[in-house]
Amino acid sequence: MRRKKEKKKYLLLFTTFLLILVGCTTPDKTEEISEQPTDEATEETIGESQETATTEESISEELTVLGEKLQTPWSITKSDDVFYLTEREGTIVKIENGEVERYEVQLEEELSTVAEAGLLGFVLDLDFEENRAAIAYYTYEGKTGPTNRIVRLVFEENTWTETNLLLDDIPSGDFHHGGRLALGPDEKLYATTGDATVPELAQDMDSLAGKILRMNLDGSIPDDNPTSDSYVYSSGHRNAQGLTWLEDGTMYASEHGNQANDEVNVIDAGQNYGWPIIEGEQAQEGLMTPTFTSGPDRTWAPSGMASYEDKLYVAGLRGQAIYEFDLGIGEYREVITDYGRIRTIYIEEDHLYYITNNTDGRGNPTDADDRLFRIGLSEFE
Ligand SMILES: [Ca+2]
Repeated sequence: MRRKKEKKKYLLLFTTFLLILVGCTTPDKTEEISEQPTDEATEETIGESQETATTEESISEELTVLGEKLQTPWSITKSDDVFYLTEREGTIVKIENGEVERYEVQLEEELSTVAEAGLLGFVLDLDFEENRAAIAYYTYEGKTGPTNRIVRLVFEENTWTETNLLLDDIPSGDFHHGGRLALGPDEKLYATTGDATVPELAQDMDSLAGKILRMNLDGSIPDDNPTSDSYVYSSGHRNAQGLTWLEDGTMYASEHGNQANDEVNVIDAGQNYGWPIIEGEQAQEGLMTPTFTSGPDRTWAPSGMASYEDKLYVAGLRGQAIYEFDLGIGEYREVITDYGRIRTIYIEEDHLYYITNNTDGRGNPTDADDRLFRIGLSEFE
């Protein structure tokens, strides 16, 4: 107990020191950086990151800032020791040894700027080391309004470029774009889509809205999808933004409820998760009720998620926390607070990585926001 308190005290001191350091040495250049060519922006950030890394070694395994001054980061991927994060306004950040480099993404369509939209989900190709390819999900200004598409990107000459369209015309409205991409243990691509603010679409099996989709990495429909010739893997989702699998292959998704009633569901092929017929704790035959729900009086606003052994970790935007769901005892708790809005989580071996989302227009960013953090999972024991 005392050790925990001591740790907290040091953490507070460290955070204060970091804020002073950042405040003294670096004016707020967020706006400028976004206008500058990548290389100049990189130099600005490298200095800060190195100082950060040096300072942090004194508290070692506890909590480390791996990158800062990120601009509405949305997803985390990692290849060896290199992180690739999408930023919603259409850039991809590479973070290696505390150095932050920002790259342009050349897309075929103009990115949508409506709330919650932009360059969202991102996964590296299975052969990324050889082909420098990835798959991304983004919202663009379509003929009928905001629309989402899933594309293949290739990194060449310091630019990510859209080379192939995998799936187009995923409905989007002014909100609820879905957007999470993940590679399943079956090496298929899974994508969450939102209801595009038209709840009925989540129950329409001919619509790609309000679903979890499953596809081959070339964009074709797998032969073993629950409905033949359909991308739909599960239906009745309002706005799912988190996907993860346990080691035994059990799939989970997190989902934003309508004013509270946020959900964490086990995802089974072909099942209907109820929206808008039921939500939260409600039950009806033929529809799935979540494993965990925030209930009608509480909001997590859950986005990305990851798992470790029999625990799920979910990022909370409005909840401003990381939630740990213990599947063994069926309870959950907050394990990270005090860093503002959290967008997503990545777990590798015994470390958890997370990005904040205080620059997304709904938070109170500090000069250092947004940030990529690393913490040892043993800290939650
Ligand atoms: Ca539901």
